[in-house]
Amino acid sequence: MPSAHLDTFTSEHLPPPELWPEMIFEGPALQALAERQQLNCAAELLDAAVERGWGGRTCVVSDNTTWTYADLLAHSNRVAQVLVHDMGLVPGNRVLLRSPNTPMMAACWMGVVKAGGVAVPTMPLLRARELRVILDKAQISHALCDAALADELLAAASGSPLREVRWVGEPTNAIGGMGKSLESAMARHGDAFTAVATASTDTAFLAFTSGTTGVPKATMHFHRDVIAACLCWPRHTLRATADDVFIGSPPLAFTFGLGGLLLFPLHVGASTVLLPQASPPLLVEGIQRHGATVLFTSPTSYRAMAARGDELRSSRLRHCVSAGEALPAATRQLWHQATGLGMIDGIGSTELLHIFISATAEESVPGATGREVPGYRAQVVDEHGHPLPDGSVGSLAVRGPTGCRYLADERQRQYVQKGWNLTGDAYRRDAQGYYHYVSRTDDMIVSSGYNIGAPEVEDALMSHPAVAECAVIGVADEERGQIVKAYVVLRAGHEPGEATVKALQDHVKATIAPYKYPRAISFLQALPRTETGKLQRFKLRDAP
Ligand code: 3UK
Repeated sequence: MPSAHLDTFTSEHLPPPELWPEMIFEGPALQALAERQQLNCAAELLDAAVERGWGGRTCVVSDNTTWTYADLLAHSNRVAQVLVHDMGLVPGNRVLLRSPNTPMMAACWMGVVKAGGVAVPTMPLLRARELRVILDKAQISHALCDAALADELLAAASGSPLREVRWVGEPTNAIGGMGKSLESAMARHGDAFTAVATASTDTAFLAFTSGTTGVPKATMHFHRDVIAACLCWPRHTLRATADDVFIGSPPLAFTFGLGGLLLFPLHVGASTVLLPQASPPLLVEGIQRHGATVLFTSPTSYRAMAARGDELRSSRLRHCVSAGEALPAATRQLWHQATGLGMIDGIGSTELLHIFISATAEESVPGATGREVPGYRAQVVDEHGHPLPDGSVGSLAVRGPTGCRYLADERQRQYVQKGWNLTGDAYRRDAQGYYHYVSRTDDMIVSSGYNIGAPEVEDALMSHPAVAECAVIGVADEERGQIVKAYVVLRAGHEPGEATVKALQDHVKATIAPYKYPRAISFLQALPRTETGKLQRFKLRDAP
């Protein structure tokens, strides 16, 4: 099956084949997928849903909108026509999407992909500088942008490859003369559009990842990868059904959110609540108002929401998914005490699209992420890539039906070695096959020759009632090489000071091996985090 991309930029910027991870397609569903030559994942998720008779089912919901599957399809088809007929989109062109999570953002993603474009969703908070890097790196010619977020895109656009923009919502003054509305263009088209017959290995979207440091990398995901992700973790671990109502905080520009709040609900005929703002209090309200049953958010957000756990006891919530960062056993326990609900922890990455190690709430082991998700294989390896025996700490290596392909980036050689994806995480596997997160491979603290994983100390600190949030790093020390230092955000009603420092140190010594206790403790009002909620440890290294 030849590529449908007339603009061949993405295929020209794939990593060389010898640097690709080795893909595996295990089981009948993934084998059948691997054999498909032609596949448009948006048509597979949306047109197929309507053909299956789900057209009248509720699909996408926000505080002021309820769309059925037929409505989302019609909106997506109009977006596709605006792109092709008004904006001159050619299959393979990259289309920047810039919006908070809304039904229109969902229609734009589906419309771009149906039209054979390559969607490039971006985080709403990005500034002109960061947008410019993305426009240049992905050679982006088209954009669909929320009018409220126009300023930074306009500031990034001049001199960039961007040629055509349509705005969603009321244009502001800043847009001035170049203001063309997406909605008014959509109204001029009919609501039918036949999806471009892309090859299953054509790129459907690019996901940018900066990790916690460094120059952003663009990961390339094929139409096939999107469906492969739907067939693994959601089917085997989450096990949601058409009656479920999904909700959560991660942006659709983060693959955790794209999967959890768009691809996976559509794949099973469920509905999804898209909240443009999803701080913990707004999430609690959203869960109640919309009768949400499946929740996707970060460990930090669970900790904050636990304070209002009582209100959630009477909600319909039944699946609580945590990812993005290690889930401390203390947070799992706090959530259970507050709400009576269990949690599904899962490690995923932008490179692998979604979750590859996880466990259902029933099969979870506190402190462990879980077991290999069916479809994926994992191992813990030493610095030469050789598998280590159970119980030893090493680097996590993964492979499956999705995997890392960076767009024109030398760092492909770091992430993929000997056909395995190396996530950059230190893990230990136990005899039952559960994977225990230790730290990022570069975050290991070595103090007086002892290896200490920061998350373990954080977990111990968080089980103390005075601690709202905390982060642990290693700081240079003449005598010990490094010492453990903790940054702590206190709960209301607790005062920083010598007595609190001593109480927290004693608590850690009584909870885990005493040599791991934080010899230094500083108090902060808040921890530095990325837009996806990840702790920025490197910023703490420069903090007082
Ligand atoms: C860390 C975790 C321990 C880990 C993501 C679910 O987080 C996602 O993608 P990113 O590319 O970051 C990947 C890195 O984040 N991590 C994520 N989840 C966990 N560490 N326990 C966890 N449960 O360092 C990993 O290498 O931002 C998560 C689905 C899709 C995603 N993109």
